[in-house]
Amino acid sequence: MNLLSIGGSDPSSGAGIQSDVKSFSEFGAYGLTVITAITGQNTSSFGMIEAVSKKILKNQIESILTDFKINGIKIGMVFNSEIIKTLYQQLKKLKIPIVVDPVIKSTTGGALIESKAIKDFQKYIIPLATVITPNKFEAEILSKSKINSKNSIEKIAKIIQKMGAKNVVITGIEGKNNKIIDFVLEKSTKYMISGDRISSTNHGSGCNYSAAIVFAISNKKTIRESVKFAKEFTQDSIKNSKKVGNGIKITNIHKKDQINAELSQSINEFIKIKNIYKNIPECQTNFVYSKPKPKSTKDILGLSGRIVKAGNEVVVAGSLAYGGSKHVATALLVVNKKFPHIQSAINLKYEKSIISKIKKSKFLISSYDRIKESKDNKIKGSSVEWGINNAIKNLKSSPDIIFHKGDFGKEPMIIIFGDKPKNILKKLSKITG
Ligand code: PXL
Repeated sequence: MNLLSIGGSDPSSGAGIQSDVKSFSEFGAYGLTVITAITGQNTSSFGMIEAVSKKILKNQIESILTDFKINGIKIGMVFNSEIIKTLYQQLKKLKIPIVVDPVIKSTTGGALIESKAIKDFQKYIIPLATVITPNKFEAEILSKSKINSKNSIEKIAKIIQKMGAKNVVITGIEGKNNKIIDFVLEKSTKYMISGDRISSTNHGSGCNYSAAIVFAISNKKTIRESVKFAKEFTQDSIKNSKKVGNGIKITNIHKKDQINAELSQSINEFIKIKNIYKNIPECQTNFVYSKPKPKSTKDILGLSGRIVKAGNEVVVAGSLAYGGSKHVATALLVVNKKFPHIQSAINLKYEKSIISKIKKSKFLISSYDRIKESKDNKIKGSSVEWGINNAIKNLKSSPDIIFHKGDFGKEPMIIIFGDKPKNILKKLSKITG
């Protein structure tokens, strides 16, 4: 995936296009840049700004658009009216998702847009936005209204939406109990997404947020999924912020953990397996990967949604999260207790043909019978633990596959276990197709 960041250069690399390239790279996307202005700044103070000429701005955009297929664009600092109008002319005909981060002031006090250019920003840049991500302060400036008891956040978001942005996300609203809320106004729905406040003055969090949104929407995620993803990513970058210079901390994108990277890759490979839709059960599929020595399902990464059947294809709904899976993660937790090297699992539809293939293979297979489960246990809701424990209690080495044939109202199921997600795919290739 190729993502383009159009914005200002920040030599501290905390914000602006340098920060976006770091974020895009973290997502596994290729980051391209078009510079609108050069700033002189560090973590303590903001120095000069020099906007680039219309000529070189146009030439940068043409150079990129004639060579690369761009999946998504983020617009950050635009500084003056000439840049705004040039961008509009160059971008208006594109059918690519555009995220607009309406940056007005830097944390260190620099004015990132001339006040006389705000009108043109409203007229030309806001209508380009698939999503616009103002913080509370920026939303108030763009709407020329204060958020207070008379003017709700929704009212302010509607004013901005009327200017032409398809979706409006107002970030950083103080909620109760130390929560920070993002308000989302889509075309015909509105909602809030809440997260913990992480108190740290930092440089870069706004850029991280909008960079994450452009990645997610370009990846065909819904607005709600994209906002959740961006919130999590930004919180993480603030938690990990680092004092690199002498002034405020710079948000820090720590490398996506290995567990996440490996599972993401295997899920991407899984959904591309030919005819795999035939192996997806009614209750859909989850694919999980655990940290070493998991204490609970919170240490196990899984999809907050599922891998779901869509006609003859399968698609990923939701995103990866620790604690994202309940059933498959619980099954893995039980197996891992006895066989600690088993850290990954996937559930598939029970098919007699697969079972007979498995029986002919060298895989260690075990099963349990849900009909034998006591009523008390069923009521307690610990069927998975009970079943898996039953299936492994006499095993001397770790199972490759555990299945059960279902019960009244319970779908039969196969779970494949392995040390790593990629080894699960290997096992899978021997028993399907
Ligand atoms: O975070 C907003 C931002 C965007 N772009 C540039 C910046 C800043 C904040 O300092 O310098 C170039």
